[in-house]
Amino acid sequence: MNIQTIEFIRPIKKPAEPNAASSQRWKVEDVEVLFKLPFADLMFRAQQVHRENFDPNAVQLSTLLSIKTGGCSEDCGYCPQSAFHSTGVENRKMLEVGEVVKAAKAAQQSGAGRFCMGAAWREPSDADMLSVVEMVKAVHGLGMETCATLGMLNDKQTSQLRDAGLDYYNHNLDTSPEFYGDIISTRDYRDRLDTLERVRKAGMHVCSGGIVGMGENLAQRAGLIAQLANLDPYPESVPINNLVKVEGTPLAKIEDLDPLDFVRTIAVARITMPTARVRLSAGRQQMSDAIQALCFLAGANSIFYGEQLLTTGNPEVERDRALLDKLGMYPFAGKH
Ligand code: SAM
Ligand code: DTB
Ligand code: SF4
Repeated sequence: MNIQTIEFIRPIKKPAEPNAASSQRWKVEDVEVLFKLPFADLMFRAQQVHRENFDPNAVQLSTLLSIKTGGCSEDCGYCPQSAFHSTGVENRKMLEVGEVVKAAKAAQQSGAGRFCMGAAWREPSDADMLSVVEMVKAVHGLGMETCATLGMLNDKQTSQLRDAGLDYYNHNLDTSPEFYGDIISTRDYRDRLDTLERVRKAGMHVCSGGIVGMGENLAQRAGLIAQLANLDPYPESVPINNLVKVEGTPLAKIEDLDPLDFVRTIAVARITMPTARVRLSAGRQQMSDAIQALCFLAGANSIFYGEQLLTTGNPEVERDRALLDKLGMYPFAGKH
């Protein structure tokens, strides 16, 4: 397939409604063709799709809080919180509801619209769920959008979270099915897809994306995007993380991804999932303003906002405000 055939792969048109069930299935090789476009052509296509679906200068701001840090029983090769790796991240007990509410209020004060609670669990226990439900209710009560990422969920748990007022559930596919076994051995790809299906069935919005820069090849990177885009419907929110290399994890010494390949990943996500919020997620602290600006141009329209991700750093609020100002961008004020 050559570049000229690209218009036939995805004609540029407005979708009937946001996140209508996608009739199109993406072949991995068609996604690869997008990745291989000349940079300017790719960016132009992504910007066209972006403008058809969003205010191109509005960026959604989410603040993350780790409600349960460290000591995780999974062996995810990228993760500083896995008990399999010696990274110096301590195994702490779950935060109290009051501490979470305090952090959510502070995030709201500094301009975040969504508050995302993350836990280093394979899956939550019944006792964990009692506390999480209280946290979600309280944050929802502040008028913020709520998001949680707690690992695998069963049907009872998705109903509990929905009833508590959870708007989004984050559960990443992380990489392509072919590369997955090189990164994680303690649960499989099907487990992740099952959790996403349960979240969808319960009526919550799906937030699912992955990590690039873990040593995957281009076909595998395209494979991740095809998997996400072929979910029916595709996720409302798609975090694209650039691997944060943490000493003590198996991926600590992996070669850096070319930043322009990260920008390409954002652009391909935008083109294949036109109405999704594409989230420029982990790895921003290591990125120049220029690369972040290119990510926004490629269609990213959501960031993590606040000095901390889960255990690693994120740009300071002042730096982000200055960057958005410099680019003439502003926080998205509405819901979703
Ligand atoms: N334990 C739950 C799970 O794995 O679903 C929720 C928390 S987990 C830390 C959430 C996501 O953070 C992972 O799926 C992964 O995509 C991302 N993540 C973790 N460590 C990362 C790293 N070093 N660099 C980039 N992203 C990372
Ligand atoms: C996502 O895709 N990225 C965020 C959020 N979802 C939970 C997490 C990034 C974690 C980066 C490593 C850390 O801070 O521990
Ligand atoms: Fe545990 Fe989630 Fe980290 Fe995997 S990514 S080790 S499941 S906290």
